[in-house]
Amino acid sequence: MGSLMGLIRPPLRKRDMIIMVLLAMMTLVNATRIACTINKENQVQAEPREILVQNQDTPNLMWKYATSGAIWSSPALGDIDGDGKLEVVIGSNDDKIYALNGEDGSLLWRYATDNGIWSSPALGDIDGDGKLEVVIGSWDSNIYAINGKGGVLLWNYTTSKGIQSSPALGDIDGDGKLEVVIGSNDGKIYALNG
Ligand SMILES: [Ca+2]
Ligand SMILES: [Ca+2]
Ligand SMILES: [Ca+2]
Ligand SMILES: [Ca+2]
Repeated sequence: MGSLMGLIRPPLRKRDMIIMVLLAMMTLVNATRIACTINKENQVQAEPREILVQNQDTPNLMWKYATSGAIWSSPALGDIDGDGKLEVVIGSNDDKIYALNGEDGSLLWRYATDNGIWSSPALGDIDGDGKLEVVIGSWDSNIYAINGKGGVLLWNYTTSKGIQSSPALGDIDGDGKLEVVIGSNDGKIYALNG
């Protein structure tokens, strides 16, 4: 039996090997196809440079605004200029933060940092004057707090590396004022007085 099995085994092994090679080739081909698709999708996701605003009741595009870089940041909505209407605030990889009037997408202000922005803005009255500020991180290592109405810098704080994280605002020490909490690529989490 053993010798017979021995005689049968070689052709089986050869067939198995052929099947294995075929399976491996198919897997490679599939893997290549999948990788290409993922890459393509990632590029498609990375490429858009426009902020699109759509009416929720109709499929119509209300307005769009093009920036010069890819947009990874998510928009924050708030009445940052006190005119009773919402503004749209977002960062772009063209290094800038954009504040757009919600009703028509016209530019309220833009603020230039020294590197790309992956971070999403947080809006809050961090200095307690009753008006909203815009807080956001930049790959230039800074956390920026910007006056919502005029787009003027309130303060910035420099960490040791770029920032991809998005800030959270909250009164974490119970003094009635908001703090800014954000992570940096230097491995540290920062809690800053607003
Ligand atoms: Ca407004
Ligand atoms: Ca406005
Ligand atoms: Ca304020
Ligand atoms: Ca506080």
